[in-house]
Amino acid sequence: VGKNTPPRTLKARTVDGVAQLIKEGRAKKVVVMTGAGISTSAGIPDFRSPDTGLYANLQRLNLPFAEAVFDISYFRNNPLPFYTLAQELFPGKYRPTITHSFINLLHQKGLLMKLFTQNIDCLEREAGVPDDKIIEAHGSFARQSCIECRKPYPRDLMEKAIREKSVPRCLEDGCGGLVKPEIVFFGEQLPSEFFANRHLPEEADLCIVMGTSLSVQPFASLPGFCTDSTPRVLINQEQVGGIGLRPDDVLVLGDCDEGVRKLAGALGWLDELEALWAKT
Ligand code: CNA
Repeated sequence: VGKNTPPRTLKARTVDGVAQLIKEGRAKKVVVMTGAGISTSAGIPDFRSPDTGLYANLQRLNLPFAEAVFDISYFRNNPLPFYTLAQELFPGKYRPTITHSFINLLHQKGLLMKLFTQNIDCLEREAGVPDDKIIEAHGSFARQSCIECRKPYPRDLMEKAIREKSVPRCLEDGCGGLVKPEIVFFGEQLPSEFFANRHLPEEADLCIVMGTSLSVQPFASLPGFCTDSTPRVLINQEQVGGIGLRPDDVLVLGDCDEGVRKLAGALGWLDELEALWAKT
């Protein structure tokens, strides 16, 4: 099986081929998998893009290695770099992109089975995708708790700490542990709902992967759980994760907002999509 093998499920390995599959009602259980690349046009830097990514701009935090800022062992000893960065990533100041609205449109059309996101910016919720359709595989800023006793920490105090770039401590008597937003750090377990839902790609009839380098496990293995006959569409700046190797893989390389507009156009949904996005 190579990139020149003819497709089995699609009529053509193109955006039009994918649109046709949806229009014919042959894709009703769509899984979407996303990463930081769908939020860069909202103004939030991703991790790994050269020059603009966070990892390329962390010199000021004096880290031993870039990932340390999200490493739980490093955080225990030195939480300040994370809190310096948290101010930039904290939800509330960014607007969802048209790519987020496209996921909401899939939901409104009754086609979205599940969205698996690695993002912690909560923009898919802000775009209107309901909670029960979203698996936040790496957690989010929606809750915060003590890393020792797990006691929840008040939201307003967390917002204050992040504004002031200070490090919040657990309020429980005798604990005083470090408090952190419930985003998953390297070295931490993913939320149980990730494991409870990761069989879903196998049941899907279409998979759309957008804005991710697919370099963080176990998330990166999700597209591989789709069956061979399930078309997988990659809308991303670069080819990643072996998508493109199966006969029904479709590559839409470039900016994801542009790719999503192209797909919406082929579906005849473009005006609807733009109107939905305008309301966010
Ligand atoms: P990553 O490793 O930084 O990869 C981003 C991918 O998106 C790369 O392949 C880029 O080429 C691509 N990309 C960037 N901009 C665009 C664009 N406009 N159009 C199309 N493609 C684009 O990020 P991943 O999400 O794969 O890595 C996983 C980490 C990043 C997760 O743990 C996230 O929590 C974390 N992260 C999240 C956010 C956020 O919530 N917005 C921001 C930064 C990092």
